[in-house]
Parts: sequence; C-alpha cells; structure tokens
Amino acid sequence: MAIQRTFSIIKPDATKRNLTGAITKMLEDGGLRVVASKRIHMTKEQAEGFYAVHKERPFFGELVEFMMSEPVVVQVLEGEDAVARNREIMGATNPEEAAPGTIRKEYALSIGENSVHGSDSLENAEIEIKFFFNDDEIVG
Ligand code: RTP
Ligand code: MG
Repeated sequence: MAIQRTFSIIKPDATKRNLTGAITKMLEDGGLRVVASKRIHMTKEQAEGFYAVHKERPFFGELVEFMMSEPVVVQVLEGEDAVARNREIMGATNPEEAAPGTIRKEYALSIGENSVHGSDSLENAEIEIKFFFNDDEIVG
C-alpha cells in the first residue's frame, strides 16, 4: 500500500466543543500523521467554493452557513492508504450509521454537524489540499 496524503477538516461543531485535540489524537492513533494544520474562520467564498460539488443538493445553504459559523481546523494527513484510512477513522456521514470507535460515532451531533470532513478520493484530496494550503505549509 502506498503512502498518501489526504485532506481533513475539524468542523465547527467540534472546534466549538474544544475537541480539536481529541479528534487529532484519534487520527494519529489510527496511523495518520498531521503534516500541515491551521485554524481558520471560513469565508462564504471559501465554504461555497469548497462544497461547490454539492451546490444543487437541498442541504447546500445549511452546509455553507454551518461551515462559516465557527472556526475550523484544516489539516493535511499523511500515511499508508491515507484517504481510505481517514474515512474509516471518521465513520459514516450519519452518526447513527457510524461504527463504534469512529470519530463520528463518538462526537458527531447529526448528519450535518458531523465533526469532520475527509477527502473521498486521492484525486479530490489533491484538489482540496491545494484549496487551503501552499506547498511550503506542508512539512512531511
Ligand atoms: P464530508 O464530505 O464532509 O467528509 O462528508 P461525507 O463525504 O461523508 O458526506 P457528503 O455526502 O460529501 O456530504 C458533505 C457534508 O454535507 C453535510 N450533509 N448534510 N442534511 C443532510 O442531509 C446532509 N447530508 C450531508 C454533512 O456535513 C456532510 O459531511
Ligand atoms: Mg464528501
């Protein structure tokens, strides 16, 4: 299996409850390394741009408002099979369907306020990393 990089967001519901450290520990314990990290307050342009693929979905407006509601922590995670590994550690989008021991099972409040984002493919990981980070901010 190859070493990959993926993109993660610790979402507003989690930063608000001071869960940045707890969630990062779950990612690290799961075998991923944080090679870039910053806390930002997303602008409307950033939230709409990042979630542009969802713009026709009924929850788009709600999702954008949520992502702008509090600061988030954007991270680049590195490790073996990092894209899939991160998705496993996160658990299903809906916390009611998330497996025991996953971040969303442990911490998510609802299908919308679900504590973390993780890239769903290697191709999207590259696009999402570039959306928030310059090359010199990532230290492997
Ligand atoms: P993410 O992109 O955030 O890692 O989550 P995901 O792949 O598991 O879920 P996706 O289908 O890509 O949806 C993106 C985010 O939109 C919010 N959502 N709300 N109200 C709803 O029915 C609903 N469905 C999705 C969630 O915050 C989800 O993570
Ligand atoms: Mg997604």
